[in-house]
Amino acid sequence: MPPNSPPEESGRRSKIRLGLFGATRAGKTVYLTTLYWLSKKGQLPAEVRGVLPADPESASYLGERYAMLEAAQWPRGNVTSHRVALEISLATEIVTLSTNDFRGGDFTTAFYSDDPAYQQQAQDFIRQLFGGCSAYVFLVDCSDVSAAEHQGGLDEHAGLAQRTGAVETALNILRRDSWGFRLLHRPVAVVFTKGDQHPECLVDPESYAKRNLRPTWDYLRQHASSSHQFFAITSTGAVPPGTTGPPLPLRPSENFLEPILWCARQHARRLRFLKFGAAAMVLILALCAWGSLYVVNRHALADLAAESRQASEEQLPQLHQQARSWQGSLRFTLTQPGAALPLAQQIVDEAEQRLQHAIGGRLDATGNIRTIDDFTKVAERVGRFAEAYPNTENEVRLKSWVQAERSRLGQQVASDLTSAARTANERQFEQLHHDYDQVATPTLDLQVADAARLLKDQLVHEPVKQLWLAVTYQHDDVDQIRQRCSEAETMLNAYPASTQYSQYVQTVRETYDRLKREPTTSLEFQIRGKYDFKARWWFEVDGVDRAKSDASLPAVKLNSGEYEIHGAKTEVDLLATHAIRVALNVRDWKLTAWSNSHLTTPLFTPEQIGVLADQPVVVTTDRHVDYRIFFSAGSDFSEFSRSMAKIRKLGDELFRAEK
Ligand SMILES: Nc1nc2c(ncn2[C@@H]2O[C@H](COP(=O)(O)OP(=O)(O)O)[C@@H](O)[C@H]2O)c(=O)[nH]1
Ligand SMILES: [Mg+2]
Repeated sequence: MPPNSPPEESGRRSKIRLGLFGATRAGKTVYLTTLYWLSKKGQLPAEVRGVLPADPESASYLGERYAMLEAAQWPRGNVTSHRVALEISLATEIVTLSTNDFRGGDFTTAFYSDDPAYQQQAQDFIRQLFGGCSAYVFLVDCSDVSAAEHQGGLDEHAGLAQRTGAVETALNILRRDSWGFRLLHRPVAVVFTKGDQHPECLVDPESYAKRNLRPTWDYLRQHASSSHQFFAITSTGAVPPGTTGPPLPLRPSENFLEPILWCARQHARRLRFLKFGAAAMVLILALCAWGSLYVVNRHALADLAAESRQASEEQLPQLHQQARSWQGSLRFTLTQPGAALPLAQQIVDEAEQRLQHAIGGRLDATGNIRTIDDFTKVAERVGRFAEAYPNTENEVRLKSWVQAERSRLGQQVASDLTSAARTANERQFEQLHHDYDQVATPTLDLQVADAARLLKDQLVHEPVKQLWLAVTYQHDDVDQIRQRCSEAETMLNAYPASTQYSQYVQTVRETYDRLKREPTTSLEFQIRGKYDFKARWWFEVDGVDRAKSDASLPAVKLNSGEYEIHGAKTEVDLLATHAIRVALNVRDWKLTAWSNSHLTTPLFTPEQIGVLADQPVVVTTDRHVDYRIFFSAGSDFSEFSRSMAKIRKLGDELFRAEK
């Protein structure tokens, strides 16, 4: 077995400090020196890897005592107090076993005196020795406490004190330091030394203690019931009678190191227990905290729910905000992770219910908003709702409903606008247009603009139509038509409508203004033929002869070789005249057979005359001889014709459907 463990190994092991306490001559020095001796001799038990003095002073102290044992001498007692410490390496920990010798006389004074000053001294000593220790080892000389050996010996006080070995006093001091808690009581090993002198003690140390160290035995049972143990050892083995030193070689009892190992095991167990206790305590505290938080939160949720039922409409958003802030907060996530969200929803639902109640009167039986005015009010309320409860399902739903209602009402108004425009109901159109502004959308704007155009057209349509009727059925009533023109022009000025209307009115205006100025124009004619002919003619306007030849007139030969008979000239009223014609009887002398043909032109209106321009009207005899009548109409006629044709064409285009 190696004398000691490698230093790097010791770094990973836990450290335990054990305090070794005993009355003067209890056998502390011999115990420590024997431990050192065992390590030097390589006779440590298997669990112990090595034993070394903890410091140079201890090393020289133990070295000296080791030499004494080797020389078969008992180690010397101390003149002054000595602190001695040994490091004992175990598999999983390093145990530092230390003691502090108390000078003989002082010990008795300190531990058994009634003087408070000495008691204080004892307390200081105990605290110094055991401070920071994980377990206590008390050495008690078994001969000291053996009742048999003290029969009629020391005085009663000293006898009792020695029997307790000051253990109780020390434990009392230590117990006060652990506030009397059993749980905190560190392991106590009471070790009877010099067991070779009392073999019965080695066999059953517990019974030996019960018999000879009853107060301590009772004390430990009461205050450290599960954390104490009695041991009995001998450091040297039997000392032959008559010898003045220890036997050589030393024969320490088999359990020599057992108190140390027991303390290490107890400490480890106690540590585990304390750790578990601490963990359990933390858990319990956490559970208690959780429970309290749960109750507090449950009350908070219930209070908020109750408050929301009572709250005014203005207060609800604030409560909703609160519920929302609870959702996802650490406080509620720990106890009621899903409770705040339904509560928030409940509050919004409550708010929506109130909203629905408030707007109910503005809806019809099917749930649609009645009028534009209702829509404005509803939209405003829903807008406020949306601001108060943003990003909620209710907000999204209500907003999209309002949007749908807006477009429905918009379409309705737009189609009403079109109807109003179609009937030229300007007043209704204006009212509807005002309504439309509340529900306008870009798409409908186009339709409404069309309706506005239609209205303008319709507004000018009527006066222009009246004009058209006059022109069509009383085209010769110049004054009436010009009056109608003025009316239409007034409307066109007020509502600049499509150009077709204005073009029509303008054409009629120009034509009839001219006719007003010059209602009549002159018309004359000539007759030409291929042969030298004689003719009688009549120039007839509306069935009345305006002029006629007196007798058969001889023709005049022209340079071209043709023959011409001069006609007549008459004034024709362009509007009032319906039928213009030239009739003639012709005798053609060149022909072999006598011919006296009765001929006539068709009946012409002044307009038709204008269309003839310079084209002659040809009339033909039975014998297929052509005569040509030339109307000298002049430009007035053709212009009149053109104007009238244009008026008719434009009128047809505008009012075709109404004919
Ligand atoms: N028979 C016997 N005597 C012992 C044993 N240990 C110590 N002694 C005796 O007790 C005396 C005092 O021991 P010591 O260790 O100096 O006591 P300390 O004052 O507690 O250090 C020694 O001088 C020995 O005579 C032992 O194991 N067996
Ligand atoms: Mg000593």
